[in-house]
Amino acid sequence: MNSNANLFVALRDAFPADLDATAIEAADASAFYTWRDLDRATAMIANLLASLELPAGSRVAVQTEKSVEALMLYLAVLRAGLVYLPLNTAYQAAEIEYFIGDAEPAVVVCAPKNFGWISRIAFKAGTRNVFTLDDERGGTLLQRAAQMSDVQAPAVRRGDDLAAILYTSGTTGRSKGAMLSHANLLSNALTLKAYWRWQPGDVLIHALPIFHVHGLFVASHGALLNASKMIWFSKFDARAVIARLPDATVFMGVPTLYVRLLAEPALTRDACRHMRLFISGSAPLLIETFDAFRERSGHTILERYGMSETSMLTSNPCAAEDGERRGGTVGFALPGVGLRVCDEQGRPVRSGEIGGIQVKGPNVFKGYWRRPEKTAEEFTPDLWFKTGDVGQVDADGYVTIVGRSKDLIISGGYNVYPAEIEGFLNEMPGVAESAVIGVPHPDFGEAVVAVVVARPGATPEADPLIEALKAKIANFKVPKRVFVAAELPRNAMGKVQKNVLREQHRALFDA
Ligand code: MCA
Ligand code: AMP
Repeated sequence: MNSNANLFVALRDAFPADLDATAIEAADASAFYTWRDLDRATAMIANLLASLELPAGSRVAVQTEKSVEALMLYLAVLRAGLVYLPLNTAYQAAEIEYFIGDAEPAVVVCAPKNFGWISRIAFKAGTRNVFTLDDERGGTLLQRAAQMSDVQAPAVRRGDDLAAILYTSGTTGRSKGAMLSHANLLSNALTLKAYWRWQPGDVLIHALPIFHVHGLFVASHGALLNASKMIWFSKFDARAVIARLPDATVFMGVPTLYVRLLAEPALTRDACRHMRLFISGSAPLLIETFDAFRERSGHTILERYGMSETSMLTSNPCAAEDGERRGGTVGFALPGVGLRVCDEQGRPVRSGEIGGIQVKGPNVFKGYWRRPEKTAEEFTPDLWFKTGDVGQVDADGYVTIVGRSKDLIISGGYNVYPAEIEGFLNEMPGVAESAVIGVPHPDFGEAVVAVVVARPGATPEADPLIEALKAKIANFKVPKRVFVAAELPRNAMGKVQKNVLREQHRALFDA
C-alpha cells in the first residue's frame, strides 16, 4: 500500500514496464513522447515549481493552448503537490482578472503572446511568478525547467489535499472554484477504468480541450491509468480524427463532435472497425445523433453524465452483462456514487418521477474555494450535493436528465451562464435590460441568443452589441443573435418568462 496519496503517484505507478514505448503520439505523427519522456519532463517542471519554495496549497493557474507540454505541466503540478487551476483559452482580460483575483495563484502560466496583459493582471493580484508556454515547446517555463534535474520524488499528499480547482458557476451566481482533492480524482478515475473496461492495447483519441473535466480528467486519467497510448489532437478536426480511427480503440467527445463526425462521408463502419468504445458527455446527446451514429458506424455511443464538482456520476454500461446502452438516458449511477431524485421539499420521489438530482460519493468535491456559505447552500443537511439538474430514475435504474433548475446554457459542451451575459449587455449604452436564452442549434446543441430592451430614446442595434461583447468576453459566450424588443414577457410576479422567449425563437437555427 502506497502511503503517498498524490494522484500523480497512482498515475505513474500505472506506467508500463517498457518506458520507451510511446505514451503520446501527435495526431499528424510529427512527434512521439515515450513514458520516460513524461516521467522526466514532469520531474523537471516539478523541480522548477519546487525551487520556488511555495507554501503548501499554492495554486498554479494555466491558460495555454493545448499541447502535450501543457498536459505535462498539469502532471508536474500534481507531482509537486501544488493545486492546478486550468483556464479556458477563450477567456479575455475581464474574465482572467476575476479568476486570478479570486484564486490568488502563486504561479501563472500563459501563452507568450498574452504575457503583457496577463502578467500585468497577475502581478497586480500579488502573483510573483509568471511563466510562458506556447504550443511549439517555446516559452520560459520549459527554458527554466531544462536546467532542472530529471529526478524528483513526488510530494507527499493526503487524499483530502487539493489537487485542482475548476471554476464553474454551480447553480447560481458568479463563477466559483470547485475544490477537487487527489482522492476525488483518483476514485473517479479508478471507477471509470473498471466500468468502461479499459483493456491492454486500448488507444485513446484525445481531441478535447484540457481545461475541463472531460479532456483533462476523464480522458487523460483514463489513458494514463491504463498505460494506454494517446493520439493527441491539439484541436478537434472531424476528418483528421476519422483518419486516425483505425489506429485507435476509444474516443471521447461532446455531442457537437459526434454531429461533426456524422457530417463527414468518411465516417463508415469500415473506418470504425478497430474501435471498441465511443463515449459522449458534457451535454445532452440527441437521440437522432445516437441513432444516426449507430446506423453509420455500427457502434452504440455510451453516454455518461458528470459535473465539474463531482467528475463522473452516471454511465451507460460498457459491458453487455451490465445492461444495454439506452439512447436518451445517461445510464446508471456509477459504482460507489449515490444518486437520488428529490422533490422541492427535498423528499426522495418514487422511481419514474421527476425531481432534482442529488449525489454523494468519494468523487464529490470539497466545496467552493473561499465560499463556505455557497458550499453550504448547495448541500442538503444530510450532505447530498444538489446538482441543479432535473431528472428521473426508471425502475431499471437508468437515469434520464430532463432539464436543469439552474439557468445554464450548454453550447458545444461549454457552459454559459445567462446572468453573466445579461450583466454585460445591461451595461452597454442604450440597453435598459436583457434576457439571454439557449435555443436549439444543429451544431452546438444549444446556441446563445439575447433579447434586449432599449432605453427610452435609444436605438441599440444587434451587430454592434455583438461586436462589443466579443471584445469583452470569451467568444463562445457571445450571443449568436441579438433581438431588440419593446419589452420582455413577464409573469404576474414580474419575473421574465424565458420559456416564452425560448418558444418564440426555437426555430431560429433550423436548417
Ligand atoms: C467555438 N465557438 C463556439 C463554440 N466553440 N460557439 C459556441 N459554442 C461553442 N462551444 C465559436 C467561436 O467563438 C468562433 O466564433 C467559431 O465558433 C469558430 O471557433 P473555433 O475555435 O474554430 O471553433 P471550433 O474549434 O470548431 O470549436 C468547436 C468545438 C469546441 C470543437 C466544439 O467548442 C470544443 O472543443 N468543445 C468541447 C468543450 C468541452 O470539452 N467541454 C467539456 C466540459 P466566431 O466565428 O464568432 O469567432 S467538461 C463538462 O462539461 C462536464 C464535467 C462533463 O460532463 O464532461
Ligand atoms: P460543468 O459543471 O461545467 O462541468 O457542467 C456540468 C453540467 O453539464 C451538468 O450539471 C449537466 O447539466 C451537464 N451535463 C453533463 N453531461 C451531460 C449529459 N450527458 N447529458 C445532459 N447534461 C449533461
